[in-house]
Amino acid sequence: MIEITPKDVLVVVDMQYDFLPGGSLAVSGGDEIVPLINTLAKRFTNVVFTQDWHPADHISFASQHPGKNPFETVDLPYGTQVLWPDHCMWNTRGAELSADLDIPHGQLIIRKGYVRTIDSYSGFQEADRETLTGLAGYLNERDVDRLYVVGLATDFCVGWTAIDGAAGGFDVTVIEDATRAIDNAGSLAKAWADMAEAGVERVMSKDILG
Ligand code: VGL
Ligand code: ZN
Repeated sequence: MIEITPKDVLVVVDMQYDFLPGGSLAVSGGDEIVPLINTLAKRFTNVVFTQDWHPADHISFASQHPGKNPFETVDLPYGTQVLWPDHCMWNTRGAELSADLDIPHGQLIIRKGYVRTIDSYSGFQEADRETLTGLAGYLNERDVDRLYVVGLATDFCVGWTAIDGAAGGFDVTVIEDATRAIDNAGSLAKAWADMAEAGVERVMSKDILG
């Protein structure tokens, strides 16, 4: 059994309506993990959230690239970008965190992807691999050294947040059954391989809850 301490943080990634069933970029089964995340959160003193937060003309939207469809790619200055349906736009319901989350002691919501020209899957840094969100500074000031990552989607925002957390010197564990994936074109298998290579650990919720 894993013991959770005040040096640990639960990072709840992108539990927003657009990623839940009925949303514009719905992740299959995304709603199923809400009760489990609520149960896990009760074990943690420290909980933070990430929130995908895009302007309506964000560069990651297929709608901004004439002739392109969602899930196709374009080459941008920082690399290859997957194009998405419009999602998580400022001040829309789709961008709101699910009201079914019951985590009143959650401490911080870190928004990402708000620069029009840069996407950000990671809660730590944007896709240009330069622009930092401030999350590492926050966690270091709070004397946190281990991250447990849950939420949506395993193969994008969860995976990138985990990998960047490990690169930033944190011990990082993903709680697999408290995530769900998009799994487009092999992205889930690739994400698990990339996480393993980065030293990210992979556990199930029973390892924490018993
Ligand atoms: C995400 C695609 C685009 C995610 C965010 O939360 O995994 N995926 N924006
Ligand atoms: Zn996004």
